[in-house]
Amino acid sequence: MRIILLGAPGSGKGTQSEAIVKKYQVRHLSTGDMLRAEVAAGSPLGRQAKEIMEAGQLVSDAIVLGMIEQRLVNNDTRGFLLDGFPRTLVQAEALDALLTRLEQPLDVVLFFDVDYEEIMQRLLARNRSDDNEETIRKRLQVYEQETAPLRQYYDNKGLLRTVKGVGPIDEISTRIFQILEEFVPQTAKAG
Ligand code: B4P
Repeated sequence: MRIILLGAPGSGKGTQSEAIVKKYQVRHLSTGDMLRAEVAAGSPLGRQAKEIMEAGQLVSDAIVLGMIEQRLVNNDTRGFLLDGFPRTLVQAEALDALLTRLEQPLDVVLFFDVDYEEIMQRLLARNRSDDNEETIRKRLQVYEQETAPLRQYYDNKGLLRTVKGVGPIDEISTRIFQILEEFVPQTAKAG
């Protein structure tokens, strides 16, 4: 399966990725995790990304695309789960071109529907270095401008499915699995 998780910061993409990967063994590709790993390693890219992330801004499309492209080109047959990518129209269009070239069409884009008040509460409770109130507001603003238009983009392609992202984590996972069952390859079901 080839899946994208789309949603505001703190809407639960990372949280639900764990459940999806456990059930379907798809390859998890989180640009947020990749960037945090670079920051932790203190690499030149990480030093550049740290300030941007802590300001609630998006890292440049070129950097993120480079990280993703490298991994998708080397992808195996398990399929993939893109978590937090694409986040801009430029990223979405570049992904389309890449997947066309690799002959790996997307199956579904899951949009996590969570209101901003709930998101603020969740992220303030988490305490990550980019989770203070000012940064969260900035991230939500950037999300609204840059990422929210991707809902329409994928809806126009007939790929968008909306998941209510509020409530107990396992109930949200169950809602997601109900949608994903439609896309499990027949060979995997038989096995
Ligand atoms: P990400 O790592 O993608 O993080 P996120 O959007 O903040 O979180 P996510 O939606 O995964 O929420 P989570 O499950 O953790 O991005 C971080 C930064 O990296 C970005 O701001 C940007 O600077 C940069 N970046 C990443 N990708 C980029 C790209 N493509 N282009 C440019 N820049 C990029 O959940 C959040 C909290 O809620 C957790 O504490 C969790 O326990 C809790 N939670 C989850 N589900 C819940 C539920 N149902 N009920 C209650 N709490 C819940």
